[in-house]
Amino acid sequence: PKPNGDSTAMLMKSYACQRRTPLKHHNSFLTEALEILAQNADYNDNEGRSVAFRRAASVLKALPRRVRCMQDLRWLPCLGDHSQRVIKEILEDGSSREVESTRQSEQYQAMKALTGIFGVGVRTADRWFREGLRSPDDLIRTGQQLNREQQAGVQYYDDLQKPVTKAEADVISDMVEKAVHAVLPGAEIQLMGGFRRGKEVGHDVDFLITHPEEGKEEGLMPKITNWLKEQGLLLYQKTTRNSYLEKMDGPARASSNMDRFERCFSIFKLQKSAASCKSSSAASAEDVSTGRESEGPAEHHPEASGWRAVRVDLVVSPYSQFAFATLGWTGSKLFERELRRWAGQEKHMSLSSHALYDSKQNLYLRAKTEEEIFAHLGLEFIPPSERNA
Ligand code: DCP
Ligand code: MG
Repeated sequence: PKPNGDSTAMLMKSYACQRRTPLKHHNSFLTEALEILAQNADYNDNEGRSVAFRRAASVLKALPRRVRCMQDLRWLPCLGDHSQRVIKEILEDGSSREVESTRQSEQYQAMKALTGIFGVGVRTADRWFREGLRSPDDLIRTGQQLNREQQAGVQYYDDLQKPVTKAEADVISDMVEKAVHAVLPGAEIQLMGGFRRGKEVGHDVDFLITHPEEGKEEGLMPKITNWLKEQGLLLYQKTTRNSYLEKMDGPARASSNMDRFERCFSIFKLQKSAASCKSSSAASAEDVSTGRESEGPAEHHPEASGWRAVRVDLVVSPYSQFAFATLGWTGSKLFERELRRWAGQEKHMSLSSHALYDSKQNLYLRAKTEEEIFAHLGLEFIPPSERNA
């Protein structure tokens, strides 16, 4: 008979969507290191390497106890040679030289600072890095050409770097709910992304909006953003139209993981109310109580003003696609990726945030709930709080 540790390892399923991954786990000392290497691989446009490190980290997140020695890893899936080397070094020496030198490297730090700007992806950041730029300040100093999104990203950089708390997300939820119900009574709003998975902080707040009468949701986004603008609650927004057409986009486009919903990338102006500034300084609380008006955004000094900027993503889904949109927008990113890989490789199906297509039967599988989608995929239902892969 195998000892206990081994039997857990032997039962570890190889797709993240087959496993339960809680938010809090026992191996952050290893997963954080592996995720630095994954991040660095992303910065070098090496997707395969990045996914390999992320899958390895994810397996360790699903373990019921702390890894003590390499023996504990026997039978575990998804641990490649490179990941094992890194883990071994950390177990033996307390840290990995490769991870530490990556963390300290000029390229890693600059790419982190530059891709941390809203509207800046790896390609742009890499071009800037090769031109000698290292930080948002360098962009301003050298007068780089920035698009509207990036300008907002630089302008609100300090605020957008600060994690959004659940309390702040709840205040934003109330604002979004008010806006949506003002322009379309009966619409339904759901908090998505990391907060739906139980995270206490996030880099943004994600919402999915729908209406039980199909069609009512059409053209909804501009109405919502106009309402928010009139209230002075929006610092920036860019809306993209819904471009999804079932017959054309469903199976043919399954390889693309970008969905095609009507979507708004925005930056909200959040007043530091009593609920959201429990932990902030007395000075900023004072600003609120004296009703002092905030300065113009060009001079926005986060610590001194009575408000902060928060990234918010709004997505509108037709009711018939709502279950797919919910599943697709809950994450984590690796969990989503693994769901699509499972669907394709194991079930000959293609899953998107709009639909599930069965290539063997040549038909779309309908679903009203996430549970039904897991069932179509032959997977045990995993609740959002255990999708932290
Ligand atoms: N998503 C995805 N693929 C993308 C973008 C988003 O699968 N390219 C899905 C999964 C994410 C959700 O949308 O969980 C929201 O994206 P975020 O980037 O906001 O990720 P999280 O909300 O999970 O994390 P954070 O706390 O950093 O916001
Ligand atoms: Mg999010």
